[in-house]
Amino acid sequence: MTATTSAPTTVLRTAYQKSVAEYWNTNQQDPVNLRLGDVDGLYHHHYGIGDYDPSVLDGREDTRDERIIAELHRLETAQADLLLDHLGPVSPGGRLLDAGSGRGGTSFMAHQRFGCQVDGVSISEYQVGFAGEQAEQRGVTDHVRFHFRNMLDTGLASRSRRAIWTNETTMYVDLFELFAEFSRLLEYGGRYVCITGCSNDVTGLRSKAVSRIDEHYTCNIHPRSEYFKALAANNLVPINVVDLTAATIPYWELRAKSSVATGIEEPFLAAYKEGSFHYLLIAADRI
Ligand code: GPP
Ligand code: MG
Repeated sequence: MTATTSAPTTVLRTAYQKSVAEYWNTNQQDPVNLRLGDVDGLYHHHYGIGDYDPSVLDGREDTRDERIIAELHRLETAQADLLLDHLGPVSPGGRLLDAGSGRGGTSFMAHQRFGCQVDGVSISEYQVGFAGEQAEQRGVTDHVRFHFRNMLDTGLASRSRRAIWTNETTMYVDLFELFAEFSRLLEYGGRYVCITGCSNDVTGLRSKAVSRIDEHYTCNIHPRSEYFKALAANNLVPINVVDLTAATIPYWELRAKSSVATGIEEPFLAAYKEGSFHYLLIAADRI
């Protein structure tokens, strides 16, 4: 069985998708992502979890910012490690999909951990190019490949995936369409893992802080309930739901004290602390 089919002819179908691609194609010199990635060559596009070491704030002033950046990067890598912990066993022959693969950080970590094949898809040609260059530098192009494709219509073969993940990318798409595609791609018993920020149905409709996050990233944060409706509608059965909200707050507090703060730190902290927003990991099996 081949793992890939021909690329769909139109990757960007809607005006909205074009505007999202434009954001990620032009937002290239973002120090919050490049300076963290430069620490060890793993470039992430997601946030961090776990307590930070408060000693990074003390000591020599001239190297303080460097220490903070290394610590933020460590917390982001810890987030990706937690996501991979939830994929379950993956053999070297397994094929994985990183849906919305950014600059490739989580894909490379998955390959390092499992020795398996990973395909990443992104609607940003810039990101696909960046991640592809990283794969070459790492000498893993035979295992880790990045494609300019839409995660709603990947062109990958049906039932070809042992596992799929989305690391903070689901706020850009309709969840019913996305999970229909994942349901098609996963083998029976295959695992889907999602880390996302979602709004809290219990506090009601979108809060001001959540609206500011949407505006900042050109995204549409979904309510928590939408995830479970869309999973259930597509034969994806949750096995684990982990509320990571408390675990991500230290990351945002440290980021707010760094030179690479972007201004979005306060809305994240406000939304998490007021309870209108959660940082959630969901793992589900394809039946
Ligand atoms: C970006 O990470 C993540 C998103 C755009 C999705 C929004 C996530 C939510 C949980 C709502 P990034 O690393 O590119 O962002 P930044 O540049 O701010 O670090
Ligand atoms: Mg970032």
